[in-house]
Amino acid sequence: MNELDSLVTSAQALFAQSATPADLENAKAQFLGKSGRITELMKGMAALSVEEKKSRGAVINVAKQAIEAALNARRQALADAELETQLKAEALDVTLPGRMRMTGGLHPVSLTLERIEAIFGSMGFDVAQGPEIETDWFNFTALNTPQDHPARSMHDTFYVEGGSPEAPNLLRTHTSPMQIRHAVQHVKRYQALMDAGQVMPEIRVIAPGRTYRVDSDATHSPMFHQCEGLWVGENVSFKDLKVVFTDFYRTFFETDDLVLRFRPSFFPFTEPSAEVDIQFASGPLAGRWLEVAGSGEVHPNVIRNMGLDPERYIGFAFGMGTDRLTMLRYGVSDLRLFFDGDIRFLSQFQ
Ligand code: 2NM
Repeated sequence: MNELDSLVTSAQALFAQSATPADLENAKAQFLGKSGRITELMKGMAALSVEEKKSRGAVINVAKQAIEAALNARRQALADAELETQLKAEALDVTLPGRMRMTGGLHPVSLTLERIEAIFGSMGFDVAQGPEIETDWFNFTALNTPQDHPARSMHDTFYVEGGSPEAPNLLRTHTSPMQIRHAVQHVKRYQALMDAGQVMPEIRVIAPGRTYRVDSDATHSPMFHQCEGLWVGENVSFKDLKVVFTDFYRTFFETDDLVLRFRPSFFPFTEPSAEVDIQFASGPLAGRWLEVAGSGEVHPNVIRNMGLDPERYIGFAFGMGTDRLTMLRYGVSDLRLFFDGDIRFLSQFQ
């Protein structure tokens, strides 16, 4: 192999070893740069005759062109490789599943509460909402609960620090305190009207929401939901309670094949009091009496604590557990499923 052929060969080898464009430009300088090998060979022709310059120059030029061709080929190869790497890094797999945006939905118990609000709303009931941390007065005393009543014990009620109207100290055990708050506001609003000898517009309100008791097993959760109701006026009787309840449960369960039973009972805040049972004529629960609510005529002491004269105003009140109502409506057998937060369970109600 002559000198020029081996120069071309070593250029090709050096270019092939250059892994980056910068390496390649350094390699190029060794052959084609100002003091590169080809340039040196050109300079070395100065002493030659015209004839010799012609033939020698032609041979050097062939070698130079071969080196330039190898350089350009390597430049192109490096650029192609770089583009290939970049494309790989930025590649999109258009066959991957898209990022799904899940649609949220209401919790089954919220669906029940909305349903209850709509039905009682159609009967002219307001919806009252308020604090879950309550005072002893609103949760117990105003509701005619004796000082030594077992519900007041720490075994049944969650107490927190404090204990004054400014620092409420218990988690409400029912939503009735909200009924008292609502009634007191209502009476204040119409006091001037009553002072002028007019009749107060009836109090008709439900109080849905979270409640808390020290209780936890398959059928009791320390946090549960309730809806209490109150209707007070000059002539509101147990008969009205029966009509409202019959209407409510038949609408709620979407069947007229449903009967109610009122069983005598006792609550501090009502007298007389009754437990309410319902029975379906057909379906999976047919023939069984199901306890669904407590109710009664509001106790005179409670009417008085609302700011009203019990000789003139009378009415009924009730309380229903809405988690149990949700279980009955959807056929759910374990209460805890509602509060575990498992989306596979909850998404079935959408
Ligand atoms: C029940 C049963 C009977 C009730 C009483 C009142 C209020 F505020 F008027 F005194 N609200 N709810 C009541 C009556 C609740 O739950 C089993």
